[in-house]
Amino acid sequence: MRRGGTCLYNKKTSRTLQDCNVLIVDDQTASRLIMTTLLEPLFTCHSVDSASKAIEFCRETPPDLVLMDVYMPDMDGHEACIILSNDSRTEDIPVVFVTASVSDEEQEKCWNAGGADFVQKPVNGTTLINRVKFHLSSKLKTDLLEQLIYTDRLTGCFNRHYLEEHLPQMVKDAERENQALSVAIFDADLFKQFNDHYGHIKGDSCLWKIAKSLQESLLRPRDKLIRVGGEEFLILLPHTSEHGARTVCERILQTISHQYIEHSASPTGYLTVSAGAATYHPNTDTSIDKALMDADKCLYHAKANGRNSYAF
Ligand code: GH3
Ligand code: MG
Ligand code: MG
Ligand code: MG
Repeated sequence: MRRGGTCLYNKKTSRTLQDCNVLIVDDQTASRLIMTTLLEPLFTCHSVDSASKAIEFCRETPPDLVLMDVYMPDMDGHEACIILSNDSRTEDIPVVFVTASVSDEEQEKCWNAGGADFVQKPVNGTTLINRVKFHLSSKLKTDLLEQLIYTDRLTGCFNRHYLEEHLPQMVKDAERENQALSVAIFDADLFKQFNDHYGHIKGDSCLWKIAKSLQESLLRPRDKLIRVGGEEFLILLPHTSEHGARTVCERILQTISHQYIEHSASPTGYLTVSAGAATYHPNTDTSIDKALMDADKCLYHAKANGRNSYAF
């Protein structure tokens, strides 16, 4: 949930170069130390001594840039770069190779692996700093653009455009890994009456609180929250069976009702949500579209059954 300040409409989100994280990957302690000393005053630096540690680091906490040595005992930098470029969790991280050999053949390998640039060893401090600054600036612009395209301004969660662009890949991942993908649609109960009674500003603030509760209830980085309509939110839960999805739905309903947001027209006196959920099992004769339609039908049942509940 991205939100700065205390005002509902104060959400200046852009990051600066000082907020950026750089990962230095080199098996030589001296090389890591030189680069860290040069860059640490300007950015937050992390360093690891092997390609496999770099991949693990990037998957867990994606940095804004990787400075990658080429020759390392466990795996060479090119191979690591190819792995990062082919993983949706790490594909957007620019990799700058830092290498002693800059023959045509070597350069070709760096570009072919998906590298953004390379810097020659022994590193020249000014060159390194300015190359890093250049790539981080362009990464920040790309990130901001993605944020503007893919997120909803009011709640900070993903929007419908994100869903359309990313759902096909999530389905492909589920098929490749042969793992269930669960979906659940949440809809605020009697929200028209909330707006009518408390006004649209309070309504907006309430939607922001709902989104926050939803986001905080999603515990895995691969879970996604999307605002699909005015007071409707979709959650996508990869690697999650019906049993797991039920647990998430229960947790969310409870978190939201325990926020005790006053709602005079609600039978409980507080704001509640209803949900409909379904599970897509890949490599069967069903589809993600069918799961989404089923979830929508279930939402209708939850509403018909008195709201403040979910149906599967
Ligand atoms: P139900 O329990 O059956 O879902 O009833 P409901 O009143 O929530 O459903 P309905 O679809 O009739 O009304 C949804 C309301 O959500 C209509 C609109 O006032 C409100 N809404 C939609 N988008 C926004 C928004 O961005 N801000 C605010 N404040 N209200 C919104
Ligand atoms: Mg080396
Ligand atoms: Mg609705
Ligand atoms: Mg509603």
